[in-house]
Amino acid sequence: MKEALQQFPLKGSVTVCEPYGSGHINDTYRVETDEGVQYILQRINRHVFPDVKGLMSNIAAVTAFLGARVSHPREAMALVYTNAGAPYYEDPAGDCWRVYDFVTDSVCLQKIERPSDFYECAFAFGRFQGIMAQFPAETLCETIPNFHNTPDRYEKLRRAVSADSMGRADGVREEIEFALSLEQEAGKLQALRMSGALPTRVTHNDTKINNVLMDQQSGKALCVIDLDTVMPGLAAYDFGDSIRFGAATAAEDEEDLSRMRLDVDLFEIYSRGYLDACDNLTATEIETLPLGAFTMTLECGVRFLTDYLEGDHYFKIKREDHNLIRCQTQFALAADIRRHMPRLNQIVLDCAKK
Ligand code: ADP
Ligand code: GN1
Ligand code: MG
Repeated sequence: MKEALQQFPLKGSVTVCEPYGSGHINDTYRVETDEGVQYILQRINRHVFPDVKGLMSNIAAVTAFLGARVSHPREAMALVYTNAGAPYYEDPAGDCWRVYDFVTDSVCLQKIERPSDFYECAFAFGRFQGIMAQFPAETLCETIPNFHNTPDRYEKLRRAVSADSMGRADGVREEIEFALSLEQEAGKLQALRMSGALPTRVTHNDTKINNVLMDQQSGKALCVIDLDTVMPGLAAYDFGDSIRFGAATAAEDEEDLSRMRLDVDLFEIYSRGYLDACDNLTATEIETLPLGAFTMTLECGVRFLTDYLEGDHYFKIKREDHNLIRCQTQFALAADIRRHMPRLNQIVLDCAKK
């Protein structure tokens, strides 16, 4: 780590380098120098992201683009290039390291504490989408190919059911039937993308509240972080995944399924924050935001079910049926989102008009 730090032109000599934050993917450290300057140092997770070069070229392009357009430097992450002028350093052991300026006096919430937090989270992702609308999305590499290609996720589910490598398929017939019964609706978004009815945008793909930094004093959104999954996609993916995670009444692994519903008030707050910050979406994009919430939730359930059938290789589990329970909560939430669809469609239209 010391050797990695030496590759970057930091202001002063390093006095502190300690583990920081509670991210699940990368190893993150807070670095401080004798001149009182702070940085974030990260070892990139190569198992999740084998194409570090592609990933870092995405991040370099996106941070430069955002940095040139935000109204305050704290509203965009700034990458520190190595002494050799590269966006990351690969050490002799093959570990890859990157450094960002530390966003000072910021907080990273693990969950929504007040409704205004969700508004701020929406505002941050809406602003990200709005600014990145001018960026040529097709020049970004797909760090995880077919990430939100829902028909492809269904194909993978079918393969897992036929292979039934763990002998678990018989125990989850009801869940498989549920997923298959909604397959056509689940494929709508991808069909609209393929037909060109929805524009390809720069999407973040991990739009959770803990990937937004807020100002410690005012609680206002500062910037979006964790840009590893930035890829070409649809605005509805990011909107939908935020709703899936943030506007649910229960945790992703709640066992009492009757507790899992959509909080329509939180849906409305998110819609308002997102559309207040982003005014460049097409009419079709706005109309399909609620479909995004339904699709991302169902798709996530399909991914959990597939992983359960395949023996839990992808999502970390704490007990044997963890992925099955996660699948069930997502299916319950998707069904509830579907029940509310007329109301949700009205909400996004009203928020877009204001
Ligand atoms: P992971 O992919 O592992 O979730 P993140 O990139 O989200 O990693 O970073 C992990 C944590 O580090 C964040 O939750 C946040 O608390 C902190 N963090 C990341 N970047 C910065 C930054 N530029 N300034 C201040 N804190 C940061
Ligand atoms: C994963 O790593 P984490 O928890 O931020 C997954 C998301 C899922 C989420 C479900 C790269 O996100 O797509 O929605 O789990 N990220 C990746 O909890 O697969
Ligand atoms: Mg993160």
